[in-house]
Amino acid sequence: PQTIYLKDYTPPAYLVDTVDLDFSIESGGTVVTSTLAMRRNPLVSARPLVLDGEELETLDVTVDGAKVPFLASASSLTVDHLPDAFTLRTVVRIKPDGNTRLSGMYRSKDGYFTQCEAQGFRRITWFLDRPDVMSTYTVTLHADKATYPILLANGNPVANGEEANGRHWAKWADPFRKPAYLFALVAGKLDGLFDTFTTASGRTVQLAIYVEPGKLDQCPHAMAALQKSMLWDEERFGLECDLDHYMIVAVGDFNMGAMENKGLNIFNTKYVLARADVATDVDFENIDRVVAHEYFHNWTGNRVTCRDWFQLSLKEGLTVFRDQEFGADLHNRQTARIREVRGLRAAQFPEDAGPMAHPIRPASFVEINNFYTATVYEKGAEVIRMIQTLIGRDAFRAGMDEYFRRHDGQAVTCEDFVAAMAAASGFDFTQFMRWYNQPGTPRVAVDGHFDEETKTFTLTCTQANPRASDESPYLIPLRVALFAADGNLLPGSERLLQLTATTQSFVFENIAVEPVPSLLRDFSAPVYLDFDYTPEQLTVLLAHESDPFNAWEAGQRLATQLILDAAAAIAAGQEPVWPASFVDAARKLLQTQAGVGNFGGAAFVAEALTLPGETTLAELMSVVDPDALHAARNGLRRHLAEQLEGEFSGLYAGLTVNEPYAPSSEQAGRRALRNLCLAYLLELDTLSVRQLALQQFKTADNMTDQFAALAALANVNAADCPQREQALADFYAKWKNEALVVDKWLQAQSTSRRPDTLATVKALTAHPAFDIGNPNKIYALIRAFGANLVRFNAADGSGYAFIADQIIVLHDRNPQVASRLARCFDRWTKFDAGRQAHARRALERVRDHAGLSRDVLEVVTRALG
Ligand code: HT7
Ligand code: ZN
Repeated sequence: PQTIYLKDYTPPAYLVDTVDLDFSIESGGTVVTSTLAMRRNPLVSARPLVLDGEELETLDVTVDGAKVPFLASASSLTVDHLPDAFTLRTVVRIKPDGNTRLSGMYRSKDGYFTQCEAQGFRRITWFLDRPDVMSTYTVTLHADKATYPILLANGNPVANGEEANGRHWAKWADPFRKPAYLFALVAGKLDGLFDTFTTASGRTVQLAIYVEPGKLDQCPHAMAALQKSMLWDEERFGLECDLDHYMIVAVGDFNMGAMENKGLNIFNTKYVLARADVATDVDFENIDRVVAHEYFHNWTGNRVTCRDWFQLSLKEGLTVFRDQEFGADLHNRQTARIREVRGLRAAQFPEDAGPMAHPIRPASFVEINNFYTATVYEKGAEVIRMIQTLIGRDAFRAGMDEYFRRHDGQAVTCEDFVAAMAAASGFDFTQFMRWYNQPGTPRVAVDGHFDEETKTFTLTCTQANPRASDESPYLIPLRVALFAADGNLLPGSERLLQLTATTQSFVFENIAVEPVPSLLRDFSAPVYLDFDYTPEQLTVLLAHESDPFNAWEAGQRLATQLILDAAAAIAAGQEPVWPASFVDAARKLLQTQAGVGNFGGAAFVAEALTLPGETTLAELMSVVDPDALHAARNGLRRHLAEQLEGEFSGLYAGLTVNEPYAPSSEQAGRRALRNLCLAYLLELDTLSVRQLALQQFKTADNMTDQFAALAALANVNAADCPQREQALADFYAKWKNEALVVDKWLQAQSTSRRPDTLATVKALTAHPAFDIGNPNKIYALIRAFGANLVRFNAADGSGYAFIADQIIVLHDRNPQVASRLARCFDRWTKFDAGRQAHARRALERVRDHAGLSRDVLEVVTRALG
């Protein structure tokens, strides 16, 4: 397949001023009549018009009302000898009912939906399907009225009426110019929840959330999230909603999370539907974040869009940063930051070290859908956060204002964004641009030297990124502070260092005794930070750091060292040793929580006592032994459970929430810590703890507690555990008609540490609960298994063979989802020779499959090197 390069970008040869689309939805297919007012781009020399298309049955093509000769291939339609301005009319038939890729127009249970980002519009009609072609759209939909009573498209409703044979029609007009990837339509039988929002300047925006009939009582949280997002964007960034109508439609079959189509967002049901008994605290928080994310795109993505798909992080990194800030303001800033970094280390750091590593602005791709990644999104957000850290919040806000002043209504590049920030702040970002152009996670090695005579403390920082194309240094903002051994913050020691050279020293004056440096506070840059801490120093930081992120980080560093040492011991046939100091530190945390709140109180303690995940730890091993790592991490969990049984039991009893359920951060923090206590206690696997878990499972009045008990029981290793069987059976019986809850049931089993997990997962692929056509089910059962480090990487290669089989089943049916499954193999070269041989065979089997989709081929070829 063809590789596309950023360096080859050329502007479009033609522009489309207006688009008029007519959709006639019929049982044999949908007929799409497109009327485009086009003109030659005056900046480009004359060329034939080449339109994009995919799986279109072309019925008619005319220019200014006359039939013209054209050349149509499977993916392009070429017309030559065109006047400077003309009207192009095409008529095509598409088959949404057979569209299993969920890209373009497709059928889901309750009607028809579209997904056009990145290149789905070409599956609807012939078009210049690229983000720098922006047009105003009018859309008319015709369909059977009884089956599809709701007909929606972007913009404002302008007219509707009845037709013969029980059909009806509706016409929508979107006054804003937009690229084709923001087009959307919906035709279906849906219930609607309606409300309004009054903007700062007093305009009323009509809000609507459409969902499958019967689910209206699961919509109020998303509606409230939308209203909160609208207010927040006015207050933080001065950005008002420009629309008269803002609609969200939830659909059960969707490849990703949600889509920011102008005025007509289409969402995975997972990010809309919530009620205390079916959604967890994490679900509620994710809904807040995703609703906000899509709403924020209206400015960062829609009003100002991307010139080309290489600039994807321009909108995604910035919008993730904005939704992170919203989430932090709405919930708990301290634990929000901790979770962001936990997620980055679990997904983005491995990606940046693996075969799919790419800069936040890639230089090339085969399939753009493969680049909706943790790097473009989450590392992209870190890069935006670094800009704010370097210039300060006020200058960042001024930079945003300048960005919109310069580029509203345009399709632009990452340089344009950074130039606006530079203009507003006077900061020189030349060196900083390396963050946009290089793959890989930089490592910063720090050495501390205390000079008793001069009373100085010198930090020497050396940076390196072996994955980068050359050795020039990054500009790295490094937030630091110094602490005395008794835990007091040294006055005046809080500094933001700017690393600009490969090796650089920073001197702190008037330091009386050797301090404990706290480095990379608030995770001020997405790097690995190496410093040779003693356990005593880390214990000081864990107990006294006033920056919650680095307090948490100190605990993670302590645990990481213990687990990695234990894994090495286990691999060498020895017993791991667990120092009493770690248990003491954990005990103190639990006691602190019981007394005064430390940072986020219970929520913080729950984060601090959650050990680093196996995937994150595996990145720190040169050759991963998944069995030893798994045994080591669980060994430490069991040791903590044994030593702190009294504390865990006491807190479990004391942390009950005695008020009606609310997804507030206060309540959520208590539940998180209480459920963490339960999971630790279950490491002891006594009958009484099993019964306690089953009791919680049966009596919980909310999904957070019920699911926590289920997941903990599903993890019990013992072959004979009737409580586990009962909980799994009861849960399915109770929730089998709630699709999103069934996903949780599948995931509790696919992520289980139990040795028979693969057999269970295989059996579940034949269970009525599973559906190969539904991405949520595939993610919950199959991809989640692929992320189960110890079971996916089984020494006999059975996990690899299973995922390879699933990729082959899916690659043609849904290439985007299949390609995401293929990413489970990203880190195969980090394992021993035996596992590598199995993984290679599995990957080659996929690669050699006839007619493999471009999406999967790109991932698999890169994995095989
Ligand atoms: N901008 C949206 C991306 C998206 C997407 C991309 C490819 C295939 C399907 C998709 N669904 C949504 C989501 C977002 O970042 O807001
Ligand atoms: Zn986005």
